[in-house]
Amino acid sequence: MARREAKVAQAAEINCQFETSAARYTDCPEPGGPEVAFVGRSNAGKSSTLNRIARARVARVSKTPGRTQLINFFAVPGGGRLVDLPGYGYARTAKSKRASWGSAIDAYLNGREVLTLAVIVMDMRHPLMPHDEAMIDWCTASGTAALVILNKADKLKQGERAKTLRAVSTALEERATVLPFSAQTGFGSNRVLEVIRTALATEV
Ligand SMILES: Nc1nc2c(ncn2[C@@H]2O[C@H](COP(=O)(O)OP(=O)(O)OP(=O)(O)O)[C@@H](O)[C@H]2O)c(=O)[nH]1
Ligand SMILES: [Mg+2]
Repeated sequence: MARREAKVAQAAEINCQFETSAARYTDCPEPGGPEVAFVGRSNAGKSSTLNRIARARVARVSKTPGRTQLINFFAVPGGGRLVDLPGYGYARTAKSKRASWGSAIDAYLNGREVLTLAVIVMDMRHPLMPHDEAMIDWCTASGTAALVILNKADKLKQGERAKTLRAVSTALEERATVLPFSAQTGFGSNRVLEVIRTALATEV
């Protein structure tokens, strides 16, 4: 009985509100509490994942890759921020702009000491692409906790889902927590919320 009560105590979302956007690292707000940053290939579903977690349309979602071009900060009332970063691996943008995205992400990752968790969002149908591997290598080298979200699980059959989850978990070993998820249906939300909540409760 007591166990059941403990289980229902958590809300189904992390309440957050849009705070500000930064085109360059120098425009980022003063570091405050712990930050959880969403990274991943363009179109993998970073913004959709953030919206599912917030249970609100706080971030902009698009069918066209490259939608999120700024670093967007969402404040969590209890302290800390969720940070939606532009996607990587998308080539159809003017070179100069692409270069500045790249350096803004790079500067954010390397400069932001309050970063406590990198949420690496992947399309479950195409996991561990070269940029994703590089991001995991960066997390390992910098000692940053990594959560790999295998998003769009709704696009796979149960058997394929299990197979992909096993393959990615085996490939990464203890370098990241790996969870299947669907921003569209909410599949896997509870475990994702748990990992993010823990990161937001970290002292920085
Ligand atoms: N079927 C399905 N579609 C999804 C899911 N998550 C996101 N999408 C779709 O994938 C597309 C891209 O989603 P976004 O959330 O904008 O992706 P993003 O990673 O933020 O993209 P950029 O900002 O361009 O880097 C949209 O058409 C979403 O509706 C999911 O879990 N299932
Ligand atoms: Mg986006």
